[in-house]
Amino acid sequence: MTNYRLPDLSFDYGDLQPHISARIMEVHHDKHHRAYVENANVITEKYASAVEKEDFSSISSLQRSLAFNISGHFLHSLLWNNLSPSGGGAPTGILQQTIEKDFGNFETFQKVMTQTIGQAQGSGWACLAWESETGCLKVEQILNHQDNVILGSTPLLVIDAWEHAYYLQYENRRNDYVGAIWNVINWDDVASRFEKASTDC
Ligand code: MN3
Repeated sequence: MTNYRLPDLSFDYGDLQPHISARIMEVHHDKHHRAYVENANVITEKYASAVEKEDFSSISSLQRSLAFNISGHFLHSLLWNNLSPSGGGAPTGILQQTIEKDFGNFETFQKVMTQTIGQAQGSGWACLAWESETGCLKVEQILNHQDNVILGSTPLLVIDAWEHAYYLQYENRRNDYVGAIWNVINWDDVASRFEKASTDC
């Protein structure tokens, strides 16, 4: 059985400073993300064993745990690729044009993302996703790791709004964290995901 694996970062923990502290990055990647990966592997084995024994008494709770941990692994892997020490600025080209088509302008899109995070009750994410059926970009508010998701859309850019993503540095100032993270968004990565998603359909 193929196991889920914690990916390496393409930069050092301290490289996103001052916007995201080295300690946050270390704890976030090496503790939180690692736990989702390890849990995904453990629960995958339990699930396989339950199916083998035809013991379906806990199938629903195992599926729920798998959804939480595998989605958490997916979101964090995407997040690390969405970030770069040389990031920031604004998207260009077709991604810029499509953001302007669907949101009016880049600043309004940023406000939608910020409000999506600010209005998340408890733990959640803001996600910019491409929906191929309508040819539109959408902002989704993902709760926990997997609730409130619009199926049929492809995530391109995610911002983690769980407290562990910012509290050590920003305490309760979540909007300051969201304001700072724009300085390290890797728009080249988002643009290449957009290009792939929008030409695959
Ligand atoms: Mn997180």
